[in-house]
Amino acid sequence: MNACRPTEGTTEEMATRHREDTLLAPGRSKLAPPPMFKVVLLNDDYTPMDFVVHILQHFFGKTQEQATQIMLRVHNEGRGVCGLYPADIAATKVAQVTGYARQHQHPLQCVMEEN
Ligand code: TYC
Repeated sequence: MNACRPTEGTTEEMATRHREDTLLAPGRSKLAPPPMFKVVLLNDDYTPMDFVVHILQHFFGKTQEQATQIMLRVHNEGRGVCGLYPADIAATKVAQVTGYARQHQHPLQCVMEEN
């Protein structure tokens, strides 16, 4: 079993270091932290402001005040960060937001980018 992400070393070293009976020093992780991705909303001229605020509350756990601030940043600056997540969670958020916006016939764009 090799479900880990080595930061250094050859395959032979890994086979030695990853024996099931090898104890790690307490509190020292052998895993590098996962790459993280920003989920970003992009501005457009058609999606209603209320709808964007709702998206930020429902899919990103923002309060009404936080959601309004982020929506206004997107509206005024062209883009805004909704959150920072591991790749699979970020991709799921992008798909959920995009699907929900299309169901409601809004052109809202949501993308992910490596931090
Ligand atoms: N610009 C839109 C409007 O004036 C509002 C908007 C905000 C759209 C954020 C998209 O990601 C967005 N209705």
